[in-house]
Amino acid sequence: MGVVNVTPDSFSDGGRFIDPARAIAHGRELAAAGADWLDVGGESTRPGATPVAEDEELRRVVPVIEALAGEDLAVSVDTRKEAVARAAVRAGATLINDVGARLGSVAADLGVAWAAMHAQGEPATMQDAPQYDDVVAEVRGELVARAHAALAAGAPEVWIDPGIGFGKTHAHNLALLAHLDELVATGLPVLVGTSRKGFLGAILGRSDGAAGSVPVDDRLEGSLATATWAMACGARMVRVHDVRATVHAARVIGAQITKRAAA
Ligand code: HH2
Repeated sequence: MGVVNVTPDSFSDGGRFIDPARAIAHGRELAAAGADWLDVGGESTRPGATPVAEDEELRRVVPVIEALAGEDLAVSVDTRKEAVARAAVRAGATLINDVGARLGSVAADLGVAWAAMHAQGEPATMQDAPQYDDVVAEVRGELVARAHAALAAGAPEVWIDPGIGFGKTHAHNLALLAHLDELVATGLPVLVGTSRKGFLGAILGRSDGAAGSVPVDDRLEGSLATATWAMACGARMVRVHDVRATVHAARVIGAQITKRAAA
C-alpha cells in the first residue's frame, strides 16, 4: 500500500502533494512502482496534529481519489470521518483505511473493505502518556472484537492493523512488532505501517551512537527492515512511502516464504 498524503503537514512528506495534480502524479508513480493500493489521506494524524475540518478534508481527497480510481487503480481512503469515507467511496475508493477503527458499520453499509487500525486516544494527545497492562493482548482483543462486529454487520473484507505509533511508546511499538504473529494467528489479514516512523529514528540514532533521533528522510533502512520483518511474520500488506524499495524487499522475502511453504 503506497501512501498519498494530500496534506500540508504530514510528518514525512507534508506539503509535497497538497496540489491535486502532484498527488495524482505521485499516486500513478507509486502504482507503476508496484503498489497494489494507493492510500489517499487528507488529514495528518501525526502526534500533536490538529484536526482538519470535514469540508477541507473532502476538498483535498475527493478529486485525487476520483482521478486515480478513474484510471482503474485500487484506492483506499485514510480517514477517521464517516462523511469523508462515504464521499471517498462515491468517488471510487474501495477500502476504508480507518485510523480510528470506528467505521466498520459504514464499510458494511457501503459494501467495501475496511482496515481497522488500533489507536489509543486522539492524535493531539495520544503520545502524552500511552498506557497498557499488556499491549499485545489489548490491541489484539480490541481489533478482533471490532473486526468480527463489522464482518457480522456485512463488511465484505476486514483487515486489522496494530497502529504503530498511535498512542504507543517505542517499547509498545516493538512489543507489537515482536508479537505480530499473534495478530496473524487471529486469521484476519494483517496490515502494518512502520514507514519512516519515530521509533525507527530513535533506534537508528542509538545504534549510530548519535544522540537523539535520525531525521525522517534517513529512515529508509529501518522502514525496509520492519516491513520485511512484518512480511516474514505473515502480514499480508505493508503501508509505505518508499514503494519501489519495499516491493523489491517483498519479492525477496516472498521467494523465501514460498520456498519454506513448499518444503
Ligand atoms: N500510519 C499513518 C497513517 N495512516 N494507516 C494504517 N492503516 N496504518 C498506519 O500505520 C498508518 C495509517 C501515519 O503515517 P503518514 O500518513 O505518513 O503520516 P501523517 O499521519 O502525518 O499524514
